[in-house]
Amino acid sequence: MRRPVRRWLRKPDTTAKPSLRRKVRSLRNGVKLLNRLSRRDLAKVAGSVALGLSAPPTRGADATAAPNATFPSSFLWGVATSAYQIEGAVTEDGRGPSIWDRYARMPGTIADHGNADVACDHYHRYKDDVQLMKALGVKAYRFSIAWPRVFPEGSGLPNPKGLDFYNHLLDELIANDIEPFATLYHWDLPQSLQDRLGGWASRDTAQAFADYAGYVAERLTDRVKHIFTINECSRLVHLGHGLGIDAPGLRLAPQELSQVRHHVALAHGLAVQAIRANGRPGTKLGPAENMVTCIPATTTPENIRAAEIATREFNGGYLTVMLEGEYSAGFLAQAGKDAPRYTAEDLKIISSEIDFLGLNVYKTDHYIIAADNVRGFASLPFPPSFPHMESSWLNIAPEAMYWAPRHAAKLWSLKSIYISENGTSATDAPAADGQVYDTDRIMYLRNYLLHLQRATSEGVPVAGYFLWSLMDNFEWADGYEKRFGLYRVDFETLVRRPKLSAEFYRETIRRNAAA
Ligand code: PNW
Repeated sequence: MRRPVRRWLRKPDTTAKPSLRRKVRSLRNGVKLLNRLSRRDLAKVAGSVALGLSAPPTRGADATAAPNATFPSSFLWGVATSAYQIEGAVTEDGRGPSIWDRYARMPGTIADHGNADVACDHYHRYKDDVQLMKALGVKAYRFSIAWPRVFPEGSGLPNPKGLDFYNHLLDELIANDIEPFATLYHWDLPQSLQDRLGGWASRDTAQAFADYAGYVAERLTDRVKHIFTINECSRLVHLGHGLGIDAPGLRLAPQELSQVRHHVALAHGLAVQAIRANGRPGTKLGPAENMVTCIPATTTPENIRAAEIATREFNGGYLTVMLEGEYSAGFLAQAGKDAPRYTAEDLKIISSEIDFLGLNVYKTDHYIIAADNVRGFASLPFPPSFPHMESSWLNIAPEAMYWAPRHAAKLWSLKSIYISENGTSATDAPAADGQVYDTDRIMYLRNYLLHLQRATSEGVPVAGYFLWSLMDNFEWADGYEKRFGLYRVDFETLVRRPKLSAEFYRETIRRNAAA
């Protein structure tokens, strides 16, 4: 049986003004038409509207975007990728091998036994990929520079052909009005530094990174105005050198791991100084960190304060030392005899002044309550029913997008924050018509963005947002099994196709509001 769509429209409202009556009549006619349509027809209409195929052009104000729910007018919408995950062409134009090339070839490391020899073949298709960005309407693109393209051995002789790729990419972006944000290190350490120096276990690797940073800054800051130093120090340290499930696949003893952590933080600080010394004045820089995110379980003033204290403590090895110039007492007590060895000068370098903080926000790490203990807080266990997306680690906590920048801005008096990554994997099975209707990704993004808008409306200084990722790519140890893109990549043909979420993001950017 077909039910009338809106019963309340059936009764004529005799008290209404003539113009209103006319509107009600025409609405009623519309409803009659809808009632005559079969379910199948309705599904078709809904589908085509969703894809924007036959939707009538919207005129005037958008009914769904309340006037006060927009982002600041200068808000920078972007997408993000990283070199190793998309470029391919790993032996072309003099690129040296990286620790990920080596690691991906070790048996049992990558879920689908894949590697990034070809990945998305972005190295050859970058011009088309810039057009994909343009179709979304993004104003900024965060990409990473492959250190082993620029210095195939990590240090010593540079390879100008390697840098040329980025010169061409920058020109293409700028010609298309897309602002480049470059990351200097997204985990692709030149293998030679691992072999010759022991990689991040050596202080010399931190110095080599600074030399590379200075070299790049000198040559690219005529066009790149924003540089991220290192992507997610904490992940490369813990997963790469503690758990051994990222390159270089090491499981170091706790003190050695502490030292690796210290060298990575030091590399960030040395790079900040090298960029300032060699780049154009006015170049803005900062790290891109996956800050340990602490959400107050309920928003009592005590729990909010406890979540701030927890944020400072849990980020003791990275953000706290970078922004305060000291390892916190809690961090050192926790590390005990395994604390890193360092000098006062090291701490000064690590805390060299930055211009912005990049935050990669995907999930939450802790729900925090105030507690009567030495630390002043407790972390609640996650109930087994806590929801997650396609990747099991990716729990769904939209409010992380509010609390992460709010805590950071408050704790460290920050003036500028970028959400350097946010996005999700989803099953993304193409429908019979070949399209990917990734309504789960849209649900995830919409809710995170609503919380980001909540933050900006309260004055949290978030200047922009980079969605991870432009297209499906090599998802590290998950190989090609987990897809994070707005564009689906067929890894046989390398053809890119927009998912429904691409339309969602384009509309979000157009409205400057979580659409
Ligand atoms: C980030 N977590 O990794 C990386 O920067 C990207 O290269 C990666 O493709 C993307 O997020 C998706 O995984 C993360 O457990 C991996 O919180 C794990 C976590 C965070 C970030």
